[in-house]
Amino acid sequence: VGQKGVTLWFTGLSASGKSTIATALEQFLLQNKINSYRLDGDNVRFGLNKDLGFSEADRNENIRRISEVAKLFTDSTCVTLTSFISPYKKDRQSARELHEASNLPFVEVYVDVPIEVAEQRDPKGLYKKARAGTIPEFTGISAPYEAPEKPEIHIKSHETSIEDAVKQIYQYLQDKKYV
Ligand code: GGZ
Repeated sequence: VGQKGVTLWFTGLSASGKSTIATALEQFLLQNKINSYRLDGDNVRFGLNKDLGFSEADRNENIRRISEVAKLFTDSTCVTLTSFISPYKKDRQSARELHEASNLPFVEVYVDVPIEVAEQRDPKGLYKKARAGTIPEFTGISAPYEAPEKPEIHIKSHETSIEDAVKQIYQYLQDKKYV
């Protein structure tokens, strides 16, 4: 017996809090000697996927490649956190099936926030630019976000502290004996 791998697939709008929660969870896991690795835009979209933009086809390919990488990390017994909008149900379902075909656990974590709240936060000014039309195909404004219907974990980030979100996810991992 030892650590088993699991992929925690975060999904949610830009500025929903995905990366904030995933980063806090990663810190918590590492402090508890649980091997964890976070894939996000900063280490994937600027490297492996730097040839991809935000068209539907490019987002499909973005998520497909991330799914494959997450599967490899998880196969190596890592608690793998992916933090991407992943707006299409079909792509998230494919990521799940890819894991399940190799008997690797896949947990969908929906970081749910009303679009008004995300737009109000607008930490990078992207919603403003999207409204002005200078960023095309912006998720929630001019491109779709297909919310999960039955995520394993549902976090309403505007009503939950980061600490409580981390606790909620860690509790789930313990209940399922993934950690
Ligand atoms: C959505 C965009 C766009 C468009 C740039 N639509 O808040 P951020 O800045 O840091 O996170 C967003 C990030 C989304 O990349 P993902 O790889 O997560 O998207 S997907 O899963 O849909 O492939 C945002 C920024 O990139 N960004 N243009 N048009 N977000």
